[in-house]
Amino acid sequence: MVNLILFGPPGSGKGTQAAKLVEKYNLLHISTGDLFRSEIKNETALGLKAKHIMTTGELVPDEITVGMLRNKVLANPDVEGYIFDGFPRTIPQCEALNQLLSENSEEVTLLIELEVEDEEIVKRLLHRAKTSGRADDADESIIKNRLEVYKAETVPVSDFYDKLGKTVRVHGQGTIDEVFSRLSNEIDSTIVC
Ligand code: B4P
Repeated sequence: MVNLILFGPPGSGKGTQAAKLVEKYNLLHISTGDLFRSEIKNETALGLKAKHIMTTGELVPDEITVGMLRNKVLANPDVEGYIFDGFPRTIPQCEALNQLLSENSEEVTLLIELEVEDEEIVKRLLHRAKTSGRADDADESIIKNRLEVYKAETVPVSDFYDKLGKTVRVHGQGTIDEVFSRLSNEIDSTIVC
């Protein structure tokens, strides 16, 4: 199995690239952001808990996020691998993912970090807000809070896998196809090795 983590700040292109990678590598795309937005749309109890937190740009508590992710993985056992997009975002989430994969004698294959400058991120998310209807994209102060949360709580995830020799960093600016080609090169060299 191939278990990829697509990592990077909000708006770095994780969702955009994951959609292209799943087609090329036949993996299941699991985006915790998309899962939360679906729960919110369906007005579930979980969605009601997540809604306010996401609107402010903070992270949803680990126990809620991990439980939701676990259910999604366990519901899809017959796949060739996963692309985790937006998960893990904290060290406890890393530990939970390692535990979950190890239950099937699996492990994280690679974490790919998309590097994008803050200024470009603000520009992209304000632009997306025009069509996404996402409250967390529409306000520059919320975007800046998301970036602060990312630096404080999420960057250590990349270091966690770096210590295991599993992190690679890719320039996330340029056209979508250029970034996709850089990601594919990293994945191909890891899978072949
Ligand atoms: P996410 O849904 O993960 O949102 P994101 O970080 O904004 O998305 P992404 O990086 O995928 O951006 P995209 O490709 O769309 O999280 C939202 C919230 O959910 C979090 O703030 C948190 O509250 C909660 N949450 C999610 N996971 C959690 C977890 N594990 N634990 C706790 N809480 C969690 O790209 C953005 C824009 O850029 C798009 O408009 C796209 O068209 C554009 N773009 C992409 N690539 C481009 C390129 N190369 N050039 C120009 N534009 C580009």
